[in-house]
Amino acid sequence: MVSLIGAPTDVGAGERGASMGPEALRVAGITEALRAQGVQVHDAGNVSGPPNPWQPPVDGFRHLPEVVAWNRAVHTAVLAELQAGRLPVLMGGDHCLAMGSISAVARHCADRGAPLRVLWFDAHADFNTAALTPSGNLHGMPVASLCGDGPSELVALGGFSAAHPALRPQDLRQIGIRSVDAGEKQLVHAAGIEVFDMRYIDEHGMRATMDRALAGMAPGTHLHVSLDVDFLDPEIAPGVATTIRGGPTYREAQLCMEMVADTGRMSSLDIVEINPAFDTHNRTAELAVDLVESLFGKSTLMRVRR
Ligand code: NNH
Ligand code: MN
Ligand code: MN
Ligand code: MN
Repeated sequence: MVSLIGAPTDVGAGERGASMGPEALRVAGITEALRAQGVQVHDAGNVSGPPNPWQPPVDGFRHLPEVVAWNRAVHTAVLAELQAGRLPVLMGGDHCLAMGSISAVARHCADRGAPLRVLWFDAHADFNTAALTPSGNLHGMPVASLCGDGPSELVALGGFSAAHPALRPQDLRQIGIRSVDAGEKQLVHAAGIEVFDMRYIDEHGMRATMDRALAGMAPGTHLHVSLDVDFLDPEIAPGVATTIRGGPTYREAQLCMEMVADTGRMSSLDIVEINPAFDTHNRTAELAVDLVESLFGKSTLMRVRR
């Protein structure tokens, strides 16, 4: 059973509009698409939180109290669905919400002694800190924070700490990366994150990239997918505030999702950064729904499980 959780906010972003993402996905037919794949779906509605105060950064962070409030709400909602044995689909909202979502997944895994693998599909590494960020926008910082380098209220989500963070770099794979800030580059390298950037994908192809990103999962691994739609090439996904050209094509993106589905392990999902204010005819949410169909097993022909 899949539970859809909407988090209609853009407090972590540098532009307004990602708050319309959950409704865009519903309008694009996410529930019906999942049901067509034979999946039972419960739309849990939206979590709530404070409005976007639209203020400049304070001590390197924009809207930190609001980001904390939204992430606490997301954490609680995602953890409740996991504990009820359901597969949570977090519909953002900007990518700062991955702190609430993935900390809940990590808590759930830690309590059960289950290994975790996070696939982070994004044009950006999202590994900024207050000292490094060019913008103060917290959607550029969730990975660093989940790895223990972030504001204490966010690092502490789920009872984790800097010494025992929600996410260990070795449990993370980043795919599609093509925009990393100067200082951020150093931190990503120092943390030892396995990054499959666009150059890697160009040279090895998406098939080999995904084979590597999915390799080595121990039995019982909880696979979490965090899909920032700016991962996709802006030609096919224009409804994002932070488009970066040179992203995966429609077929490359579909292959990623199909290969995730083939593992049979995906147990939670974030779909974030859809911004209808930048879109036409809800194209990006419709594309995301196509990808969700593939993530949940849609294939052209009968397939033999690997
Ligand atoms: N790296 C930039 C920043 O930290 C942009 C982050 N924007 C994103 N990340 N959309 O996925 O401000
Ligand atoms: Mn992101
Ligand atoms: Mn991004
Ligand atoms: Mn469709």
